[in-house]
Amino acid sequence: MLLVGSATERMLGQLGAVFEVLDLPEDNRDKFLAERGGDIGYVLSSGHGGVPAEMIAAMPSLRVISNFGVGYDAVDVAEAVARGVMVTHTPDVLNDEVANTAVMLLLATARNLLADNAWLTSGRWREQGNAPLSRSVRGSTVGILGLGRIGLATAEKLAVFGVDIVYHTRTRRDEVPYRHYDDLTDMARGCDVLISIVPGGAGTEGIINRAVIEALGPEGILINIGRGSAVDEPELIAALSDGRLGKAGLDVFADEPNVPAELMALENATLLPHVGSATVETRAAMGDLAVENLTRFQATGKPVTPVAECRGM
Ligand code: NAP
Ligand code: 8YV
Repeated sequence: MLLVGSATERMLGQLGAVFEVLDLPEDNRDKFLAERGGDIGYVLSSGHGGVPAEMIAAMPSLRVISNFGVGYDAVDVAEAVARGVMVTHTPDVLNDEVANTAVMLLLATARNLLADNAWLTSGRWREQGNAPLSRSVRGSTVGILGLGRIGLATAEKLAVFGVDIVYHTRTRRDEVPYRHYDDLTDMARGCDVLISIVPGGAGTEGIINRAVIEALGPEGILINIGRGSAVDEPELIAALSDGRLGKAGLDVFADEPNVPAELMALENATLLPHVGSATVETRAAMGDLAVENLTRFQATGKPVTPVAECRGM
């Protein structure tokens, strides 16, 4: 089994009981794969490292790629499917935590949590008096881009804050009590807040573009908890800088962990280092599922949670 990226001690203990675990050397990938690629039947990817097409091609005996995380845009699934390689991920076990992060990031952004903390710690409260007022989320319309497992959990948690929920997906969900918009820009025009929780990849690349950002407007708030690639980041930075967009709360970025200095300098941007699921409890649940996908497949030929593209395999 090849480990791409890192794993917790708990995961390594579980994996070591079943597999010979090899680490992919970051600085010598190609040489390592040329020498050992043929021996590898199983891959565990920590999510960010990713498994591109050329890596899959270098492992002719590969049977399963287990992705630690629900989003698997860093794995070339088309290449895996074409070669009969199963891809798995970790849905549902993180819904509650990531939805909590979305709500936390929205409240922190709307209520100036970090700016107010800085107001106190820099001495301005004592020297200049009270911090500027922030905006309440009560009474606002929140548009959710991507009403899947995490989007729905987020919508349900937001109910207690007195907001009106609407959503945009490609397919309307008739069973939910929220208004569906066919068009993202139309939804942004009708919203005070836009929360993005869509997967990465070609289908969502840059869909939060200039038109969507300007439709959200100078009082609008963008929260991105899905993938950085869904936002046109240069357009976002420009709009936050010149006041065409009010504020942003971001957990994900286009080129992690590299965050543009212009974004970090903005007072109207609240930034987190991709910590949506990052608690001890949730990461343990994700790790257990990522390991079980490998061990169950090895024992029975079927994983627990294949990605949608592999469900028929
Ligand atoms: P999911 O259940 O598959 O939901 C995805 C939603 O996005 C669906 O409602 C889908 O609806 C919608 N969608 C997909 N492509 C779209 C498009 N082009 N336009 C509009 N809507 C689109 O996935 P999930 O479990 O909720 O996870 C969502 C994503 O969150 C993951 O893929 C991952 O990238 C991200 N995530 C981030 C963190 C973090 O730490 N920040 C943690 C976990 C997950 P339609 O198919 O009907 O369009
Ligand atoms: C993780 C995530 O941070 O599940 C996802 O899609 O983005 C996060 O939960 C990541 O996958 C771990 O590397």
